[in-house]
Amino acid sequence: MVNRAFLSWFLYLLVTLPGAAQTWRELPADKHASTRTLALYRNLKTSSARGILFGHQDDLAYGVGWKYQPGRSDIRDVTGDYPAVYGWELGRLELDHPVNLDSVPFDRMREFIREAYRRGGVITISWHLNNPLTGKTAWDPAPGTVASVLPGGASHDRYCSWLDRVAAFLHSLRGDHGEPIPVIFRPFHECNGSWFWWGGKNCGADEFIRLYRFTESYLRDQKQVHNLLYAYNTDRFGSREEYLERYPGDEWVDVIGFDIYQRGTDTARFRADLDHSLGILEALAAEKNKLPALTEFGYGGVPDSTWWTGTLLKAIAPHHIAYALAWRNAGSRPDGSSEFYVPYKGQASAADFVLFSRNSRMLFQRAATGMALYRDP
Ligand code: BMA
Repeated sequence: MVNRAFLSWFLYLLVTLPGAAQTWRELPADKHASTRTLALYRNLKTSSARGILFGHQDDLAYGVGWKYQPGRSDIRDVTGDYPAVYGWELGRLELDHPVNLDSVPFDRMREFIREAYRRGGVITISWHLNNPLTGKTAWDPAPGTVASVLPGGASHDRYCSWLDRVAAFLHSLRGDHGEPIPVIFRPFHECNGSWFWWGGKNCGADEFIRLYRFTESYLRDQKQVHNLLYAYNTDRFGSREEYLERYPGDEWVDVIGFDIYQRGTDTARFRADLDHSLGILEALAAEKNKLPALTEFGYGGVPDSTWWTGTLLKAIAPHHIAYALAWRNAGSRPDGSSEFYVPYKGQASAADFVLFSRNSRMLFQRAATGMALYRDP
């Protein structure tokens, strides 16, 4: 009897231990990631079974018709809850400017990040850095820029000094006990498009990969920044091969994602494209053991009053992705045009967004708080 009990216990251990050890050993690209960064990484690996964390860029800083009103958020105005993921942007930090390219002061951004982290929200950061060769914007595709940034290139030292500033900001993100706040860092986004100096036909795939790897090892190994999960992300793409063309490698990446916007009224086409790309992304994530995410999306001005439940939800809900981040509600511009991607109170798609937010697959702040994403699983 004893022997049989022992045998079945032994067999049980044999079957379950490798799996448990696997989960325990699983580390992100930064093998020295801080405790909470590691916890976030591991929790996001399983959270997609429950649902998709909904995110919004610059959510706490401004919305349509308002700026810097403490506690305010267009998403909260409409649904009663904050998003679960908060996107922020570092462009111009490299120049030591006090405000980013969208006029958000970095001091305020740090406080917004602390506020969201305190309630269990997830932080992701993008970086529309200027062109280090010409000093113009991220959208200046001067030939040879990436080569000039790599070690030995004419802009290399300048680029390193920019990374020093980014590292200092990332180091300054601290919780109430001085612990580093985990961040999903998403540099060189939309890298298969040719609108940024680091993308598409403006550099070779090998150069791009060297740029990504150099940046990551500089921040991590040189500057000892250990609160980052690294995201690789393209713009919309058609095939697995296209997606992977500039992929820096499994050991360099934690989150894989892509950006996609609906332009024009062909909703069926958008939904089909999104569904198709998500299918490829999901398969890659399973194969490579990465976190899949819709790193940016939107339908500018959301003119379709049922877009959230009629189009977006139908495309994303069947997929297992960690999060989906809507782009910023910039509001009106001096020229009379406006830019926003989530509804504000009274906007045409607001009622539908409420329905969308109540779908059991969609997770907002209250759900994220309950999931304790920074606690060791
Ligand atoms: C773009 C637009 C711009 C903005 C930039 C960086 O997609 O929203 O207005 O400056 O992102 O955030």
